[in-house]
Amino acid sequence: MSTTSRRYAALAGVTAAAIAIGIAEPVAVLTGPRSAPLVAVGGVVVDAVPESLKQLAIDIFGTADKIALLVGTALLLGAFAALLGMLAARRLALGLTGIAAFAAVGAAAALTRSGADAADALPSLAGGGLGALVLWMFIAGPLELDPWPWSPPTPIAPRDEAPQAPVSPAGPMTSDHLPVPVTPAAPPEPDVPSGRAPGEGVEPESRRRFLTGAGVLLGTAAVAGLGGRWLAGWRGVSAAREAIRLPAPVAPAPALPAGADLSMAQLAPYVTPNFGFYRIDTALVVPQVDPATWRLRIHGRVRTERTYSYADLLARPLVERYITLACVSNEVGGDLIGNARWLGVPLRELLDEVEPEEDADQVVGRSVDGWTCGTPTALLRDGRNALLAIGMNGEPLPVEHGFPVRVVVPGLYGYVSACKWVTELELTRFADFDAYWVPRGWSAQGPIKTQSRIDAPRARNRLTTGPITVAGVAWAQHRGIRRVEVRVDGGPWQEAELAPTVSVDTWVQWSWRWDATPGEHRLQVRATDETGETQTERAQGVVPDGATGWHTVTVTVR
Ligand SMILES: Nc1nc2c(c(=O)[nH]1)N[C@H]1C(S)=C(S)[C@@H](COP(=O)(O)O)O[C@H]1N2
Ligand SMILES: [Mo]
Repeated sequence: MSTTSRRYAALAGVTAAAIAIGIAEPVAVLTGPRSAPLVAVGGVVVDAVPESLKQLAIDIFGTADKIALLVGTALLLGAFAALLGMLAARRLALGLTGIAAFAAVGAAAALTRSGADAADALPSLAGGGLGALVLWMFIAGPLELDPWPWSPPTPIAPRDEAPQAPVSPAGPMTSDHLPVPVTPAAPPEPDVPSGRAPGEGVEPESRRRFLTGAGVLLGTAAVAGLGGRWLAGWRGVSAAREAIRLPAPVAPAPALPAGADLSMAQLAPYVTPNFGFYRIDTALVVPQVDPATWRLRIHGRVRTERTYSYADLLARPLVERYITLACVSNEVGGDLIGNARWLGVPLRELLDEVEPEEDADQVVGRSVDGWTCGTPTALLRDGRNALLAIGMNGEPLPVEHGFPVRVVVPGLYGYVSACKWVTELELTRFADFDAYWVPRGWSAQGPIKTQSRIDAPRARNRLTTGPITVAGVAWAQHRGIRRVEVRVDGGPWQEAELAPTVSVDTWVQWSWRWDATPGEHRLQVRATDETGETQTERAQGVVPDGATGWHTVTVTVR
C-alpha cells in the first residue's frame, strides 16, 4: 500500500473507532457510566495491572493517574484503529472482525464489573455496530474513494484504460457503482510525478466526499461523546446532594484552640478544605449513589443482621470529629493526607446493634462499585471515633469523597478503613477474606505510621541569611504527637514548637526558628508519638504498609 492509501485507510479506521466510542457514551447515560467501553476496559485494567506499575503511574502522574490512564488508552486505541483501517482496506472483513473484537472486549469488560447486568453490554455493542457501519462506508460504501488508492498508483496506465489496480478481495464493490465525476468537462488531471501530495490520483470529488465525511463523523463522535458525559453528570446526584440539610450534631466537634493553625504561607492549613482534599480510589467514574435508595446492610457473622437507610442515619444522634485521613501510598514528604471535620454515626453503636460473633475479627466495608477494605473489628469498638460519615467540613460528603456515606477510622490508613460509597459492612474473619488491596501486595493490617513533613521552606525557595521559620505537620493518629525535632546538616536535634490540636486523631502543625547561614543546607524532621516511639530513620517505600524515613529538604541560603 502506498503512503497515501495508508493515510486514507488509517483515517477511516480512526473515524470508525471515534464513532464507536463516541456513540457508546450517550447509550451509557441509560445503562450507567461504568458501562461505557473506555471506562469499563480502564476499570478492568486498574484492577488487573500489577501493583508496581500502578505505583509507577501514581509516581509519575500523581492523582491525575486516572486521566493519564484514559488518555493513554485513547491513544493506544487510536493507533489500533489506524491499523484496523489499513487492514480493512486490504480486506474489509478483517477490519470488521477487528471492530467486532473490540466491541466484544468492551462488552465483556462492562459485564464483569461488579453489579453489572446484561444491559451493560449495550454501549459497546451499539458503538461497535455503528463503528463497523462507518468503516464499511469508507472502504466499500458511499464514502469510498474513486478509484481506490489502496494499491500503489500506476501513473503510466491512463485511468480509463485497463482494469484499475484495485485487485482487492472486496473487489466487485469498486468504483463502477459510484457517481461519475460531477464535472465531466473538468480538465484531465495532470500527470502524477512521484512524491505527490496525499490523495492525488483520486478523483477530487470523491476525495472531498471522503474527507468531509470523516470530518462530519469525527465531529459527531466528539459531540456524542462529550454530550453523553455531560448528560451523565447532569443525571448524577449533585442535585440530590444539594437538597440535603444535615442535622446538627448532638456532640459537636471541639472548638479549634487559638493557634492550632499557624496560617503560614506554604504550610498545609490545619483543616483541609474539601476542594483541596486528596482523592484516591479505583473508580474511573465517580459512583453516583442516590441517598433516597441507598442502604447499608450490616451482615455476616452477626446475631441480628440489620439494614439502615440514609433517613435512619439522619434520625440518629450524630457526632462531629476532626480526623486526619492518610493514604498508605503517601511517600515521605508527600501530600496524600488531609484533615477534615467529619459528621456521622459512631460505628460502635451500629456494631453493637448487630451483635457481632466473638470470632468475627474483621469488618469488610464494601462500596457500590465492589471495592472492599478490611478493618479489625476490635478497633471499631475500642472507643475511638470510628464514624459512618455523612458530612465533611459542614457539608454533605462531596460525591468524590464517598457521597452519601463513607467510613472514617482514626489511626488507620484509608485502604483498610475509609470505604467510600459504602453499602455493606460484612462481619467476617481475616482468615476468611482478603480485601481489595491485600492480594495486590499490601498488608492486611494498616495502622498509620508516625510521620512528619517540612512544608516551609521548600527546596527551590530563595532564602536569605537570618531568621527563617521552618514549619510543617506531624501525625500519629490515635496515638498523638509528643515531640517534633528538626536538625540542620546532620547536627544536633532541636525541639520544634507544637501548635495546639483538638485530639490525638489529627495532625499537628509545628514550627522552628532557624538562624540561616549562607550556603546549602539539609533540613530534616522527625516526630515522636505519645507512646514515646520516635519515627525511624530507615527509609522504606510505601508497599506493603506505608513509607518510613525522615523528610529531608535541601535549601540554599544567600
Ligand atoms: N470505594 C472506595 N473507597 C475507598 C477507596 C477506593 O478505591 N474505593 N480508596 C481508599 C483509599 S486507598 C484512601 S487513602 C481513601 C481516600 O479517601 P479520599 O479520596 O476521600 O481522600 O479512600 C479509601 N476508600
Ligand atoms: Mo490510600
